[in-house]
Formats: sequence, C-alpha cells, structure tokens
Amino acid sequence: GGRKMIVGGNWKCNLDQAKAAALVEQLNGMEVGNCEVVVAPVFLHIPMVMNTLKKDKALVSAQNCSFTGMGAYTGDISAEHLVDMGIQWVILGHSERRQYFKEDDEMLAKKLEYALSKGLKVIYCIGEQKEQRENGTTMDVCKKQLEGVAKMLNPETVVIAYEPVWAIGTGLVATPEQAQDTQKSIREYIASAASPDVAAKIRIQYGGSVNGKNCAELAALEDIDGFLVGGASLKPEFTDIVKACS
Ligand code: G2H
Repeated sequence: GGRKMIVGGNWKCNLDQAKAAALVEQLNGMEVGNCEVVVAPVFLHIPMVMNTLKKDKALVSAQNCSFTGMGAYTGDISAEHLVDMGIQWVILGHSERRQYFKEDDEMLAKKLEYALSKGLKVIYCIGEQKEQRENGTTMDVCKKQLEGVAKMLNPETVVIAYEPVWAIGTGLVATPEQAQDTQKSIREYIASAASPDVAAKIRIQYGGSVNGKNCAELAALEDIDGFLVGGASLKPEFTDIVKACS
C-alpha cells in the first residue's frame, strides 16, 4: 500500500577500515531508484563512511545508542552524540542486543523514547525465537515487544524490522507466507494499539537471511516494505536487494 520501501544494511561488528571503504565505493555505484537506503557501520567507522558515501545513495545509521543523555556513563554513546555528528538514524532492539547484551523491552522503550525526543529516526527490531515459532506464540511475542512502544510509533520517524530470530544469520529465511502473515498480523496489532492510520503508514521491514536470490519474492508481498540485511549487506549482492526494492 503506497509505502516507500526502505532497505537497511546492518554491518554489525564487521569489516576493518579498508573493507568498509571498499564497500562504500560499491554503494556509491548502486541504483537506488525510489528506495530509501540506510547503512549501519560500527561507530568508529561512521565518520569515514559519512564523508565518503554519497547522500543520494544511502544515509548512515548507528546500530545502537544509550537510553540516557550525555553524562557519566562509561562506554556508551548517546542520542545527542549521534545528532551532533549529523547521524539521522539508529537501529534499536536488534535481537543480538536483546540476546547478548540483555536489552529488554523496558530498556528499549526508554531508548526509543529518548532517541525520538532528540530527533533521530529509528529502526525498531522485534521477532520471535525458534521455540516460540514452533509453539505458536509468535504473535504473543511480537505484541509484547510492541506493547510498551505502541504509542510512540510514528510512520515518519519509526520503521519496524520484523526479524524472526531463527532466521538471523542462519541461512534459514522465513517463507514468503510466514513473513507476510506475521507482518500482516503485526500491522493489525499496530492498528489496535496505536491507530489504523499509523498501521497503514508505518513501514515494516523483514530481516533474517535476506539475499540477492530471495529478496524479489519477499519484496513483492503486501506487508513487506523493505529489508534489514546483515550478512548480504557486506557483499555486492546488497545492490541487488536495493534494486528489488526500487
Ligand atoms: C538479521 C539480519 C540483519 P542476516 O540480524 O539485521 O542479519 O541478514 O545476516 O540474517
């Protein structure tokens, strides 16, 4: 329905400076058409990427930020720091943050609220684990992850990334039916928890082992408004994924 496609390249904790620079060079040659593209390098590489990546190709996103402002919070980076650097986007709640860094829904709601209050745009990630998919609680999990943030969902500033955890980095992509059905149910939940207007306009990306081969079939589905791409965002095929969404 009339929503502009958005593709994110989540570089995760990968690439050295030389490889990141080479990837930027590739991105500067891609065709983006009508697709919005953001890429998320490690924090240390962000200035280099911002200085070399053409802004009409892609914008830069952070992969995380703090739930606090500036202050005595050793090791963290605040929304204010991102804004000061000219960064417009941040990914929050990626399943790897939830799983390995113990970020829970309560902390993520604080992060989302804080980031939005400073004017950042946010890719907010949700998704069920393997056992939850298998025991039929996928939507209970997604609803619980969205419940505390439903009132903050604004189609202008928030994109939801639906990433089934069992499909992340595993090569096990969700079937088109699984992805479409779940994203449709997520949109229905947003209609009831936020509003029908927000639900109709908010973009929902699919994430989890998206690649140059499976992207076209997924991109054609009604409730898939783009992708959050990990492994394949480090490779030349990322440009094919963007093309499938242009
Ligand atoms: C899911 C995705 C990017 P990958 O984490 O967010 O990674 O495409 O490697 O499964």
